[in-house]
Amino acid sequence: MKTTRREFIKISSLGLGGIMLSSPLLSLFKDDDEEKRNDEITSKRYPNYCEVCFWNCAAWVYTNEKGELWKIIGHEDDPNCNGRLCPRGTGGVGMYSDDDRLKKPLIRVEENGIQTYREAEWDEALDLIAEKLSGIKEKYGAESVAVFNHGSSGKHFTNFLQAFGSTNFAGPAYAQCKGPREEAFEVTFGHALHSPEPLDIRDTKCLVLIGSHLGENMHNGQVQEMSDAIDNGATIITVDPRFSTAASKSKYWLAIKPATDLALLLAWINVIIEDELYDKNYVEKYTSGFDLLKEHIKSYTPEWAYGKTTIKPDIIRATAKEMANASPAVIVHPGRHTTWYGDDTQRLRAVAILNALLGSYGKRGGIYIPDTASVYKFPGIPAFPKPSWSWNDIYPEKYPLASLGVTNVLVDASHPDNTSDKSIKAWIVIGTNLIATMPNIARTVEAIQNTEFVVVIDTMPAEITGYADVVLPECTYLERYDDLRLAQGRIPTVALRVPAMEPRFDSKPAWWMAKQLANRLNLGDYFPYEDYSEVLEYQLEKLGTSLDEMKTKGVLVLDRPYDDLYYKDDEEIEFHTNTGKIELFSTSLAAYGFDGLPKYTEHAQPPAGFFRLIYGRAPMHTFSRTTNNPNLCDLQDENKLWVNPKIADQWGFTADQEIWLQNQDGIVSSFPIKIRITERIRWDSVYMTHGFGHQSDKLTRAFARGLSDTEMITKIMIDPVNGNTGMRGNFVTFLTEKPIKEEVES
Ligand code: MGD
Ligand code: SF4
Repeated sequence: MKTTRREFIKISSLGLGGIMLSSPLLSLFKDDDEEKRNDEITSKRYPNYCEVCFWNCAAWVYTNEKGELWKIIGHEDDPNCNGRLCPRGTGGVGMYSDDDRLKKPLIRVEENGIQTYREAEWDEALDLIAEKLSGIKEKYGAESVAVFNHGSSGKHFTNFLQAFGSTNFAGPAYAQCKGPREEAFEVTFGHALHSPEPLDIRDTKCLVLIGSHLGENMHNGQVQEMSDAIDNGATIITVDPRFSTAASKSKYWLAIKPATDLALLLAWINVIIEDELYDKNYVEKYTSGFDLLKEHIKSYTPEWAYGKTTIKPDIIRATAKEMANASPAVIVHPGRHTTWYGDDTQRLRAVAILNALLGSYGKRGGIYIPDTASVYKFPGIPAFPKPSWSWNDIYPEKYPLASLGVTNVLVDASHPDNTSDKSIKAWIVIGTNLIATMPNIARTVEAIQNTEFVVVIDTMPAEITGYADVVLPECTYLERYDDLRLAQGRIPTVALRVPAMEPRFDSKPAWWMAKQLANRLNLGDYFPYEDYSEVLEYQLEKLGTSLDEMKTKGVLVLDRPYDDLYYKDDEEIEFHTNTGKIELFSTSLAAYGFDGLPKYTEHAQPPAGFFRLIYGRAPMHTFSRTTNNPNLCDLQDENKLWVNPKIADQWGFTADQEIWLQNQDGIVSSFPIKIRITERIRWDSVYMTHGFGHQSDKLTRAFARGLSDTEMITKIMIDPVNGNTGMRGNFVTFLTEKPIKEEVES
């Protein structure tokens, strides 16, 4: 194999089925009441909020009489979980107990021409990072250092970066996930949705899920509310090429031809306008651009959409009527992982427009107006210096409506083919496994090879750690303080995280690492505390409570100061858009030369012998972060490839047969995947869950189990509005024999 400057080190060289589709949605949650009844008097409990996914449910962490970690249960006062954690949250104990965890700081060294890591003490590792970062700052400017972050602890390093003089930070939660819907709602309603999405599912009469597989995509509170809505007789309409768990609960399952969702959305808009099913009062009072929309939508008839989507015109009409009958208690769900085909902001604009026409925004059973708690900044922290450039200056002509850092822009600015005079020379990566997360792995690796220094802060020997110059082991969320969780919701709440356990091995919290590094770089003023509990103490006192009190309460439920959860009938509202109205025609998009109204774009369909690769979530796992978790592995330890029986028959496949995949660019999967033959997937597509097929053999349970969807995603369709990476235009074919990979001479 050809060696590169920064060889991927499998940290091993250190010397060191999921739920049945027919299950009731709520059976996935643990009965915590039963657990509570069994609590032993000798146990202790500590408040925390779950870090297994970004729903961040508040929880109680219990230790037993020996002080060992015992169990985690949902916090009874938390609206994100209502006292119940999902299986992943309960399995969070496995993040603590996993013996594969990173144990000590590691420094890349070369021994006898072979790159490896050696263990180091914290002082040595931090001194080295400080020295390298200062050198890079001196040579290229502070702005040439970037942070890639995801999860609660990333904040400590984005603060560090800003103190250092750079604002080049970005997380995959934007450009590989929610970006399109955030920008679409921002330009339409003047407000992005944020997380948890303010959807009034519990009171809705009609929920439309278009590419959103609630139930498998286990966002706790939302799944619970959907279950309640179903019990209350709400109509569920699911649009998915796959018969998902949600589809099995739906009155209508629309098995759409992939890549044509925008055609369906436009046809729904057409029916709702042409048949005068929209909320006339609401549209007249609150929206602008209706006449332009009406004219624009004329040709997008259900008959036209049938040719694109394979969904019959009478079904398109019937489902549009269902929505209108429920109006305003109807939600066209905006989804979460929305980066599909590169025209995603326009697709999500169509979603936003539909919600507006149905009058659901600001209404009970539709989209409510959320409230969020705020806290005081710890006193004495100086203002951050102003950098001379930021991520949005790298390619100023591109992505004008990106409101957050774009990960792939930072990758491009690190890559040898970067055309900008601004470039990134060092990476600090915290809480994100970029190799499993960013599409086009080869490009990410090329960018890494072209940087001068890479630090990775993780809890696990994930793939990204193998590309670092220095690896820092972070302790898990069960072993550290972190910022208060200030989740938006119907009522503002504050949740506290305190350590229930001492950090295992030689791991440390990120706040401590950031402070230690800052001290070494004369930036200590930005971290004016000895322990992070001082920050929490200060902020909680300002909220009228204290750290001690919150240790016994866990969650603070605040009053909503105004009665403004929903708009009142005929209330005057000024929206934060250019026109002060809900913009059916977007003046912001038009001002930047984009379509002010969504237009249908044709996307390539798979060539003969190939199938569109679609991917999603498993209820037991979150991305690649949980697939080595000992508890969650027991529930699901590999992914399978869903193949339609017609195709299985053509290829002569049998159930559980192992095959390899090859994509349209000739990329062959590193590992095989077992086949699941099922009518629940269209014949032109295959499906797998994301997060499997790990390459790092130090992840002893997850290594080579299943197949990585990311490995197959080499074609990226960039959304010109915000630079987000459309990932669903990749096609795969099947290899029934183990492929022989060409060895390249080193
Ligand atoms: P993970 O792959 O789970 O998700 O992308 P990522 O955030 O990169 O990697 C998380 C990393 O954080 C792991 O290495 C884990 O060990 C580490 N970690 C966990 N807890 C801690 C902690 O407390 N501290 C530190 N320092 N590290 C921790 C998610 C992103 O992926 C998102 S949001 C979406 S929606 C996209 N989904 C997606 C997909 O479905 N398919 C494909 N192919 N790519 C995708 N990319 C995106
Ligand atoms: Fe944790 Fe599940 Fe809540 Fe996510 S939904 S924060 S994994 S309990």
